[in-house]
Amino acid sequence: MGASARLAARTISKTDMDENGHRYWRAAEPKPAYDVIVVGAGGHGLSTAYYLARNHGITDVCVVEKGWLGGGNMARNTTIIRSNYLLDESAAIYDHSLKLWEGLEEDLGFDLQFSQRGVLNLSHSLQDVRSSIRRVNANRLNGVDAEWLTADEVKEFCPIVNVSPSLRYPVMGATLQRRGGIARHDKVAWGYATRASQRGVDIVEHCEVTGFVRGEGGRMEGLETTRGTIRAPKVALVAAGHTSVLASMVGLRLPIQSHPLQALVSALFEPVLDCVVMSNAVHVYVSQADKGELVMGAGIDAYNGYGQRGSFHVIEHQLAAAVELFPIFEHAKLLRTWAGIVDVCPDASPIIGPTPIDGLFLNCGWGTGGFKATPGSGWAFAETIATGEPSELAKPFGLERFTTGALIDEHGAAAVAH
Ligand code: FAD
Ligand code: PYC
Repeated sequence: MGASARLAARTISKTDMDENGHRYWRAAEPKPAYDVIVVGAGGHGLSTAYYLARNHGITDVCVVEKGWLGGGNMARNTTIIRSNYLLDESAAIYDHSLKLWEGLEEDLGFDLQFSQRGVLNLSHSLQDVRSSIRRVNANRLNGVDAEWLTADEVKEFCPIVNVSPSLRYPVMGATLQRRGGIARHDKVAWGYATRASQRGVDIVEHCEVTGFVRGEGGRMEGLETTRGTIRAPKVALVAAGHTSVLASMVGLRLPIQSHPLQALVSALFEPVLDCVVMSNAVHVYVSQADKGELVMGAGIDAYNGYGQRGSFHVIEHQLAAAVELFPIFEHAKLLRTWAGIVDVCPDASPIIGPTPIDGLFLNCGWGTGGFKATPGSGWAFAETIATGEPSELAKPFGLERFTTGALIDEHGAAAVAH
């Protein structure tokens, strides 16, 4: 179909305009056939589509989304970006991602409010201190910037942290990654969507995948959706907390558990915090948005579930921890709480790669930490889909590691409690 016929087949609404007045479109209806279908218009699905087009010239791509673009975990995360992971395989993909973040505003031509304000990970016990210093050393060996701060240096870097030794869990020091920080998640989603769309990618919202079309030998031939059948020889599942549900439709059982993960924002607060502070041990982390809200998250809800509301007792503990660590927050007012559904693998590392089903690719299991990986994940996954072989960055994260036993056990670097 020629470009003008494709355009005519689509409904363009007035809102489909980026901030520079460039028109782009989300397809109202999918075409019957594409080269690649990406399932999930979250950060990872959209970045995958963008890099398929940008890096590999594959533009006949359809991104199908059951809700609206960027309305899943992408809209619900607390936007912390860092690459200070312990293991070599993780450091490689997360630092590649951070390097992409460092040039992303220029690449996409969008202001993403990317701010490298530094990320502190607090230590509260001798074991915490030892494993954190080990991580600093491992990071440096991998070329990832990392520093160890004593409790006094923590106080100097972030004066509102309570470093009193009489705390229930006293602050004994912290790791600092100065290149870490935050970005504005909705702008990231729209930046990728706009640029992918301008290169020819169709993004179809309110289009839920309900089944798979299989060909000879079981190979992928397309999808059944609430908007009809869409055909493609390659299907890429990037549906965060829901990928295991989709995979089970083709008999693929994934080692993934879905949990709610909660966060909250305060009402506008005076500017008091210019870095990110995280504490795995007391289950709280916080940054302050440019407008002034305190953005805080907790550990995951322990039960499996799909309720995007979360449970009250988790928030209660999170706030108790926050006030203990930051006494000034006693004056903050809670504005809004929510949850997203995160997909956690037993080794707390993602799954990226081909599957035993010809033409079916997976990118999931990013758990509590996939926002920071958005550029790197899309980059590595696009290469994997384009070539049919796992890219160098993706290779260690294949599904087969759960049978070979070559797990990438990143719990040491988990930023929020699993
Ligand atoms: P999503 O945005 O969830 O995209 C998946 C999409 O698939 C959804 O839009 C969904 O509607 C769609 N989908 C599902 N089923 C179907 C179907 N059948 N058909 C069609 N579409 C379907 N990470 C960090 O690095 N830093 C953080 O600070 C951070 N904080 C977090 C805080 C919270 C409260 C939460 C919930 C997560 C946080 N994360 C963080 C994790 C991060 O948000 C996720 O790992 C990441 O967003 C997952 O990738 P995604 O953006 O593609 O997922
Ligand atoms: O992985 O850095 C992280 C993170 C912070 C909050 C949730 N995940």
